[in-house]
Amino acid sequence: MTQRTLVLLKPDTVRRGLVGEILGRFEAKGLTIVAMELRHIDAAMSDQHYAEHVERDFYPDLRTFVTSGPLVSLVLEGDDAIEVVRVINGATDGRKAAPGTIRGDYSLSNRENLVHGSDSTESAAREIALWFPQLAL
Ligand code: RTP
Ligand code: MG
Repeated sequence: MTQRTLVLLKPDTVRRGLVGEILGRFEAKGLTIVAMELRHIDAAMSDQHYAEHVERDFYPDLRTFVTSGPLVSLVLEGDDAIEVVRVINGATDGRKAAPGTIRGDYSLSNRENLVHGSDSTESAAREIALWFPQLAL
């Protein structure tokens, strides 16, 4: 089924000059970019995006990280795009992510793991409406 998913190329991706490499993987897979923006978010936007995590002990460090510099937000579309992106991204912890995945190939961290992908159709709808309100139906 054709789906849309919200992807972030987090500040470590921009800092390390990996935007082209990572975007290229999604494009080569056959996913279509339907919206994209370079953006430096504030704490309030982080709190909204990571609403499910704001009470977790790791959240203050996560917020510091995602607001530490510009990131790229984008919406990708394709068959089963939500699951396909999460497979390409790899496990959350870059130290455990499989080689061949973005995190497995480029991250050695449980926090600075380069990418975000929506984890369900509900999350994708909520996150797309948050980041790209002009796309919301
Ligand atoms: P994401 O939401 O970014 O796609 O990543 P995910 O689903 O694989 O992981 P999630 O559990 O949703 O965690 C969100 C982000 O928080 C950071 N994190 N830090 N223990 C920690 O220090 C810790 N755990 C998670 C990571 O940046 C993770 O992607
Ligand atoms: Mg998540």
